[in-house]
Amino acid sequence: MAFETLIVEISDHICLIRLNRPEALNALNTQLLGELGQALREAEENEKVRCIVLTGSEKAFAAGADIAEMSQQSFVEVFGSDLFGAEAEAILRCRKPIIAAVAGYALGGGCELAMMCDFIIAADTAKFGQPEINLGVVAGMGGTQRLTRFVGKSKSMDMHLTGRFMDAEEAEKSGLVSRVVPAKKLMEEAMGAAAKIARKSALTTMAVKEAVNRSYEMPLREGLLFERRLFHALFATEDQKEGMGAFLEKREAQFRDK
Ligand code: DAK
Repeated sequence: MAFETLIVEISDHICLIRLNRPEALNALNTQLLGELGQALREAEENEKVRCIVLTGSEKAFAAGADIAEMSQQSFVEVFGSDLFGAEAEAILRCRKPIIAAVAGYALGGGCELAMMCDFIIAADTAKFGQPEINLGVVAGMGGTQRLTRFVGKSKSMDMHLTGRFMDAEEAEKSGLVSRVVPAKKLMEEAMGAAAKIARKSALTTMAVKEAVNRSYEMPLREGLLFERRLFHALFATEDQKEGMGAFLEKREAQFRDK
């Protein structure tokens, strides 16, 4: 499908999705979030795609939900339509790994979108923030919950209550992002990580996502059992035999997702 607010390219098993509303610093409006959900569904269904990279521009990953679109909406409209509820679900439902490659602003819904991805690689120009307090609202797409789990209560409260931005160095130190690279190297680094993931067994990458995400939702004991059972279950796959066999034969594994 052709998109107006995204640029989607698929090559070498990687689906690169670029948010493309430069006039509004990639602010997330209904159209963009709808198209993003659709692009992710298509990537999920496309057997050639094994990893997804989500990025924005050099200046902004996304500067938040579109304030112009939201400003005049009533409670009845946002509650009645469950504003952005279905769109957020589409991102969370994706079983293929999604890497957020963030340069520039990732604010409000933009920061929340990055946190919904599986991990974040940041350019040294990245700035994260939950400045919704300046607009008289709180975060609405997971910011109070996810940021707190990433960086702890004190820093999360600081970010949400003051609305200040966090630079890439602080984001890495506090566990929000997995790596920081010079801005010029961002896409090379993100695509390199995606290429590495694309060579793994897709069954195993899905299992990793399920297990790590369960750590947010289950008591530790249940999470450990879930992980152990997944580990056991993967012994039913050809990819487990191939992976372990290849190690013993000192060659690179050729996974077939079976
Ligand atoms: N919405 C709409 N337009 C935006 C925008 C935004 N979030 N951010 C920037 N723009 C537009 C600006 O209006 C400007 O447009 P023109 O005036 O040129 O037409 C253009 O992008 C360039 O922005 P600036 O001129 O402001 O650029 P600067 O470099 O001076 O400043 C900035 C960059 C990122 C610091 C500044 O633009 C800024 O503070 N932007 C707003 C950041 C913000 O407050 N973000 C949080 C938005 S609230 C929910 C789910 C999610 C959410 C809510 C509910 N549910 C599931 C219920 C999320 C809420 C939010 O994200």
